[in-house]
Amino acid sequence: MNGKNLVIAILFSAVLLALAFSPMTGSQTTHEYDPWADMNDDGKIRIDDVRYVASKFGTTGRPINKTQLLLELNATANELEVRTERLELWVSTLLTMMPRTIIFSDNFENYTVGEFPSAGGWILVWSGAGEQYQVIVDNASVSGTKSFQMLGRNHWAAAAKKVIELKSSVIGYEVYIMTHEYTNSSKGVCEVYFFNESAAVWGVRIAGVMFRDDGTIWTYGTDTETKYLGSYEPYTWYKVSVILDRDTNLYNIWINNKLVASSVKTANSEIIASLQLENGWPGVKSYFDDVKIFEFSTSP
Ligand SMILES: [Ca+2]
Repeated sequence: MNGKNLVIAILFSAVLLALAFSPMTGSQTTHEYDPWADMNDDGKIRIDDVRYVASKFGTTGRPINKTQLLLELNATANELEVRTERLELWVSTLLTMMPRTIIFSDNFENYTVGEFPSAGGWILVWSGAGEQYQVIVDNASVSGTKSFQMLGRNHWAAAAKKVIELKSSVIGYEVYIMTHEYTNSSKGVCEVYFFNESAAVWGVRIAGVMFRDDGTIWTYGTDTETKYLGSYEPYTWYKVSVILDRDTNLYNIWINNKLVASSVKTANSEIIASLQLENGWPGVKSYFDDVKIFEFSTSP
């Protein structure tokens, strides 16, 4: 029994039932086209279709359990979905195992407390709550004793960028992030993303991650698909890792080494000019430590 005949077998009784009941109800409503009832695939449901079904009449045969069949089809679809997820996980794990070249890293240890880390190549893009807040501190750290603190204010974010020069099409970044207690506004507390400052009035953001002011973590960026990535606790460090394929504008995200999203759609990868750390409007302090930017060799 081929697929078409199987469908015909399933729908046969439904077609007859519909015919049997329609004169009784006397319904005048316009029916929607149902491709499953179009037995000869001519785009119309007509008597030809019924004739075609009728031509399949037989006097012997093995009836099928239609409920069982639908359950089996559903189980197969679920199994395929699970396999696809597993495959995505394998591919992303392989990605993390590929040898990478770190093109920039900063543990914020080689600065004086209270200074902006410009000596390491960071540039202040927006001053947020004031330059005095965008500084190296020693009250929070992942590595050593220091990290980079940032604080925005309402309608004026704090942001710092590191200009980069990329050679590879597969690139990534890693940043440890910690925030103070969130205040449950709808805004982002802090964000990290690849950036091009001059391509738009407030810049273009690529392959980003946002910690929102309600304890949730999301994908982030200009023309970037919005996806929920998980939740976070204040005063806790989170390792955020991103790998971006610039040829396809798709990126994978790990939080604390666990893959939380794969093949997220972003845009504008070809114009990446920097990595940016940002603290937004809620006015909730955040800390950054152990920033790494890396590339994967895509040639043998
Ligand atoms: Ca440090």
